[in-house]
Amino acid sequence: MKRIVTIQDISCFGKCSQTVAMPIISALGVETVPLPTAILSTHTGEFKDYSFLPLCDEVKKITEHWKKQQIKFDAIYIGYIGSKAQAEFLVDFIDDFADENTIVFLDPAMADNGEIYAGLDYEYIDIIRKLCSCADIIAPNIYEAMLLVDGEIYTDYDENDIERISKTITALCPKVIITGIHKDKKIATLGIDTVKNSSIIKENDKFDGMYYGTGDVFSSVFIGSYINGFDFHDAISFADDFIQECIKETLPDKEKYWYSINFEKCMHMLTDYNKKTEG
Ligand code: PXL
Repeated sequence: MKRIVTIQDISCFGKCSQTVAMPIISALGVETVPLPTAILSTHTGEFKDYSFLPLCDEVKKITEHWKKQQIKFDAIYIGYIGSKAQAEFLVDFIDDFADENTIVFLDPAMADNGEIYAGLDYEYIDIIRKLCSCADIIAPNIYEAMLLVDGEIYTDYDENDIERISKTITALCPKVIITGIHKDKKIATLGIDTVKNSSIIKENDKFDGMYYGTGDVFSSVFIGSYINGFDFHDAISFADDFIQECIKETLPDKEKYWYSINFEKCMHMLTDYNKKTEG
């Protein structure tokens, strides 16, 4: 069985980061090891006055113990980190835990819907940019890609911006997935693999309303299926299809958009796939 360490916060309420990654990656038949970077009462979007406990000291103790136990991972999946010190620390974590067979996957979770997440600043973006160059694959949404490439967010982007961003961003990392690209009535995901010199663009229907936490669901499905043998393009398609089904399940609850998508209702898609690969 493959093993993934997922490094991101636990937002107790709001269905994102660890509370999404753990069930999804497990359902794909992959052992999931959480390394919580912080504990929050809720995620930081929409909610006010949330509690936030960074776990910098504890993360160091946990990783020291893992080093002594010689624990290894097939993939290191990094999501929302939330503090500069932790982001700096993860550069060393990758050095310590990744060998030539480990896939380092970074979802640089720091912005959505045209806005940078509460509590993050431009110094944080610089550290995340550094972390991107330690990764094998990164999966920013379009606004995070803008922050990485241009250092700013704009909502009136066009085809030329997408082309320029997708060319420039591969200087940071050889495989890049840009999610949430709005194109008229569609929403697209672009995957660029500079190792194989190939790319994929997957367009899906855009639903009314706004759906929180889709990036975390996408990343979890992508890395869980990729580590289990899907190729880059198939893992992107599978994750995108999963998101579409989850959004359909969420439509009746769409006024609760801040409460992420109802991925729980679609877990059968992951366990069915898992049974097929075993059989
Ligand atoms: O879904 C990304 C995410 C993860 N963790 C925290 C967040 C967010 C998005 O807002 O606030 C704490």
